[in-house]
Amino acid sequence: MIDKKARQKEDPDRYADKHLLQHEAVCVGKKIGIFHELPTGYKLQLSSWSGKKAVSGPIMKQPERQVEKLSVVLPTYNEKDNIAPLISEILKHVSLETEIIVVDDDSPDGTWQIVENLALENPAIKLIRRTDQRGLVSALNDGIAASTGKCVAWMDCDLSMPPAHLKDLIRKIEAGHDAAVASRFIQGGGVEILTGSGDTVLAFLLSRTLNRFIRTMLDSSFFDYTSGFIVIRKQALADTPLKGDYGEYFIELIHRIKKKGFKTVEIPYICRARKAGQSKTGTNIFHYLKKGIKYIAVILSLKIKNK
Ligand SMILES: Nc1nc2c(ncn2[C@@H]2O[C@H](COP(=O)(O)OP(=O)(O)O)[C@@H](O)[C@H]2O)c(=O)[nH]1
Ligand SMILES: [Mg+2]
Repeated sequence: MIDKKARQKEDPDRYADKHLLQHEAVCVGKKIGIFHELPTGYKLQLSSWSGKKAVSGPIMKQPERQVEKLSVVLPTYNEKDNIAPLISEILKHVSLETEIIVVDDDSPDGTWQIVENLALENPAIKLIRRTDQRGLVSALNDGIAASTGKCVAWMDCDLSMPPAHLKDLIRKIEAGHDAAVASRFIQGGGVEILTGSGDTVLAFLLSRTLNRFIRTMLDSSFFDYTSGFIVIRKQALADTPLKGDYGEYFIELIHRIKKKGFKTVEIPYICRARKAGQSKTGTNIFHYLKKGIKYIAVILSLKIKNK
């Protein structure tokens, strides 16, 4: 292990930029281990949920690559109470040039009208209102196709994914990663559970189990295959549209870019509970299982093809 002082001397700027992090993880009140991140790579040590397994990444210094413009794609369906505060939070937290592309499927609650008004006041906000098409993945693809930045981000618009993390995700891209993902399942990450929200607990447990399964089937060095909160260089997307109908597209995306040798990294975040509007994934076990079948089909097909 390199001595802390020697590292500081060797690279004072990066060190000052708090690239040495240590997270004491709490995941719904339960300690799951310690995540160490070093300026020269990463070390992840799990204490409870993966049988005290340590996974180490390559120890190499990444080149700094400036992100000049970020395009944030926001897919919305009935998010009228969430979209304006979300956009304002994003603009508050991202200091570099930012364009916001909201792709709304003609939401009956009038989300698109709110965005249309915001766009009149701020040219950085763009609205794609789709009246003939519906679906999360096609909305993301349309937003990405319309984006002009070399780097694109996307996230849920239910205020569950704090925009403050965009800064850290961008920093990871500038440090040399091709994709930076906010993760619920690494040390320091988790899901906010409110009292009386049985469906959130169920969704969290199913999601955690699914992700453990994906890790055993695909690449165990990645933890949140269903995150949906990402900053990625367009180069890594390689003009290939995201595939699928719903959250399973993320599994395929991560698998694909890792196989192609692009550098991925996860940072921890706590997924907040939705306070307004309704989850489009579902609110009961039948909804989750219906969506889950498609996820399993994608995992098995990636495993069989192994490409
Ligand atoms: N444009 C568009 N956005 C969608 C659609 N379905 C879901 N979304 C958006 O996708 C994001 C994820 O949905 P969400 O309800 O938060 O799913 P959950 O996090 O699994 O409960 C939110 O921003 C939704 O508004 C759709 O059919 N079209
Ligand atoms: Mg959500």
